[in-house]
Amino acid sequence: MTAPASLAERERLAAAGALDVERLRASFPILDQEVHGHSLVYLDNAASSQRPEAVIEAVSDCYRTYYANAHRGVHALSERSTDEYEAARGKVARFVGAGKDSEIVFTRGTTESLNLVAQSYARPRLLPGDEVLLTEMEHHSNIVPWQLVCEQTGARVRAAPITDGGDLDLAAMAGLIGERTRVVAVAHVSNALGTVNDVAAVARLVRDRSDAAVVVDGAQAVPHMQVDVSALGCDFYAFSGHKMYGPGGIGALWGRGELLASMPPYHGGGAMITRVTFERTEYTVPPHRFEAGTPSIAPAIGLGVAVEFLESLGLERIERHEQALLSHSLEQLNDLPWVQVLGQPPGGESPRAAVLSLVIDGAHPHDAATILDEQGIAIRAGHHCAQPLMERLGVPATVRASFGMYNTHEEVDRLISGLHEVRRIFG
Ligand code: C6P
Repeated sequence: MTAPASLAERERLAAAGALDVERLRASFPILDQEVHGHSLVYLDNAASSQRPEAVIEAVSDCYRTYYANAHRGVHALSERSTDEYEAARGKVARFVGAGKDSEIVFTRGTTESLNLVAQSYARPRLLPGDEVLLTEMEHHSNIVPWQLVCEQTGARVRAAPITDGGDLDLAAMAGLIGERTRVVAVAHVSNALGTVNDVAAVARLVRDRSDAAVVVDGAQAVPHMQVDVSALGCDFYAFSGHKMYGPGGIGALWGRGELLASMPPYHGGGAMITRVTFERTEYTVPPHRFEAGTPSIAPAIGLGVAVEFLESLGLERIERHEQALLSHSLEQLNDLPWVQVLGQPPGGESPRAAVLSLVIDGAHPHDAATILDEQGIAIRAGHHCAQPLMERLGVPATVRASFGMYNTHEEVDRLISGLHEVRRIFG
C-alpha cells in the first residue's frame, strides 16, 4: 500500500471536490482488519456494502435508549420510535425525489419491493395473454416475482435483448412493447455488468406505445448515483438498505401515490387496517396499507442515517471517485490478455457503474475467489443471481469485483496483483 496522503495532498483533493477517502475509511470500522494476514480489501459491495459508524450508532442508540413498537402505543418510548421511524421515511423520500413521504413503503429490501408490485399492482390487472416485459440482464429478483404472477394470471414474461457488449437494445425493446404489455420491469444498473440503463428513455418508449407500468429495480443504482424518480418517469422504484451503507433487513419501494392508493395489500395483519370484523376488513391508506405487522423500526432509522451520510458526501463526488477506480482498473486489466472483462468497456451508449465481471483463462471463478480471499481480497464468484444473463453471455459464472465509496486505487492494485497470483497458480 502507498503511504497515506500528506495533509497538503488531502487539502488539494478537497479543494478539487474529491472525496477524502482516507478520512472516509475511518468511518467504517469493519474495514480496519486483517484477513488471512493481509489488510482487508473489500470489493463485494454489490452484494452488500459496509456500514459507517453513524449508522451502527443510530441502530444501537435506538435499542439502547428509546426502542418500542411504532404506531401502537401512547407511551413516550412508542411515540419516539414512531416519530423516528416516520422521520426516516421522510429522509428516504427526499433522497429519491419522491413527491410525498407516503409514497415510500418500507420493505425488507428490493426483493420484497418487487414482489409487492407484482402481487398488489400487477396481479389484479393481468389477464391471460397479457405481457410483462423484462430484460436479459435482470437479477432473479426482477424475474421470479413476475413469473409467479404470470403463472397466477395466465400472462407471460418476455425479455428484451441485450447486445453482445452488455447494453440494453432499446430498438429491439421498443418492438416488444405493444397493447398487451402491462408491465415493463428493468434494472437501473446491472449487478453483474454494471450497465447503467437509460431508464428515462425506457419510460418514454413505454409511454409512447402502451399504458404499461414502468418498474425499476434500483438496488445497484442508489448507492452510486443521484436518483430522482420523477425525472426518470417511472411508476415504481425498488431498493435495499444493505447495499447503500444501511442496515440489513430494510429497503423501500417508491410508488406513484395514485397507483399505491389503487392497490390492495399483499400482506395482512396489524397496523394496515381501519376496521376489522370477521366478515370483512377495511384497509388503511398507503404506505401503512403495505406494512402489515411490526415494522423493522431500528433498521429503518439506520437507513435514514445512511441516506444522510450519502447526501453529506454528495452522490456526484461518490460517482466521480468510483468512476476513477473503474478507469484505473480497466487500464490495468487491458494489459492482461488472459482476463476477459464482460461488458466492459462499454460497447454502446450506456455508461457503466464500478462493477467488473471477469473471466480468467484456465481458472474457475470459485477457485479464483478462494485465492483472492487468501490475500485478504473479498470478491464474489458465481452467477450473481443472473442466470439468464450468464447464459446469454455464454459463461457459467464470473469473478465479480464491485466498488464502493471507500475503495482506493491501492486496492485496485491489490486486486490486479491478486489476479496475477491466480494466473501463476492456474497458469
Ligand atoms: N444482488 C448481488 O450480489 P435484495 O437481496 O432483496 O437486497 O436485493 C436483490 C437484488 C435485486 N436486484 C439487483 C440488481 C440486485 O443486485 C439484487 C441483489 C446481490 O448482486 C445479491 S444476489
